[in-house]
Amino acid sequence: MIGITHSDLDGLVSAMLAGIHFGFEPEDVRFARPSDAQHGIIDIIGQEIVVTDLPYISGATYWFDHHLSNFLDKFEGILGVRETADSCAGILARVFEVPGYGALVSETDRIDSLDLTPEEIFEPYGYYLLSKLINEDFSEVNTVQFNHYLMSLMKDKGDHIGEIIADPLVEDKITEYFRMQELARPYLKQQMQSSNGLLLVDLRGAPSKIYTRCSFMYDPFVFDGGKDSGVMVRTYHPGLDHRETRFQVVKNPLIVDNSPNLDIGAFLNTLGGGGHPYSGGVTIDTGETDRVYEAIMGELRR
Ligand SMILES: [Mn+2]
Repeated sequence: MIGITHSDLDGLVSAMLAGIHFGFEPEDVRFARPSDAQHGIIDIIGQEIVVTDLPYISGATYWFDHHLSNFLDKFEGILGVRETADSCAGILARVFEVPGYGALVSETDRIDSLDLTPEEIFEPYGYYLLSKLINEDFSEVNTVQFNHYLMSLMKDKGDHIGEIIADPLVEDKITEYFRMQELARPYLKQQMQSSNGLLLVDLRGAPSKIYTRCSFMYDPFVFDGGKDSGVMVRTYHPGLDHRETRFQVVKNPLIVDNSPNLDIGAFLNTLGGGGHPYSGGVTIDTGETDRVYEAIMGELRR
């Protein structure tokens, strides 16, 4: 049996918990972007598969997810659990009654549902900092290696964040994170534009792939000019070849009562993407950029 999961903190914790229950190791886990799962471009041969924190991947035996926009009637008979929850890890911890990961799971709940403070966005620490070390840049060789390493570490020391953070490999990644953040901030500031409560961040011409990682996703909300914006639309090329363009739409987690009427994931689902009520994304062929951009802006300006 193998796992396929999302390359973020919730994805890693979910696959780790599924592995404890079903009996597979962190090294038996593969990673996919939600759009890869959605567009069916994952090939799996002759293995029993557990999918966590992603859209359903055809052929999988078990599927656990909490992204409401992914729940389609045609998948109703698939084994596993799909329900609205703060995190997928929270569902697995409860259903499988895996003991010993209370803090890890409750922090994953909080981070995946963007229950964040300005202080931690500006200067990440603890489990939130850990979440920043995980990315979807699969063109980099050690992305998968590091994910496996971190999963093993969390499996051993789950609730002892101090010990996880003090691990030498994790420490190296943290140093790199803060170095990248210093480089990314001036660029993010330069590429953001706000008007009428909308914050637009265009990273399509980013000089380095570091800027296209999710790590600095929320930074514009703590910059002057971004603080009062209700929603951010971030545009970037997820691959180095620019064939695809991704829009991420996210409500400002720092504004408590933030326009609850638009379900972002459900709306983006109509454009071929998905996500949560408060955040989501859609990946398209770059040739479709103008059409999809207009559709997004039309909905957000309503
Ligand atoms: Mn999740």
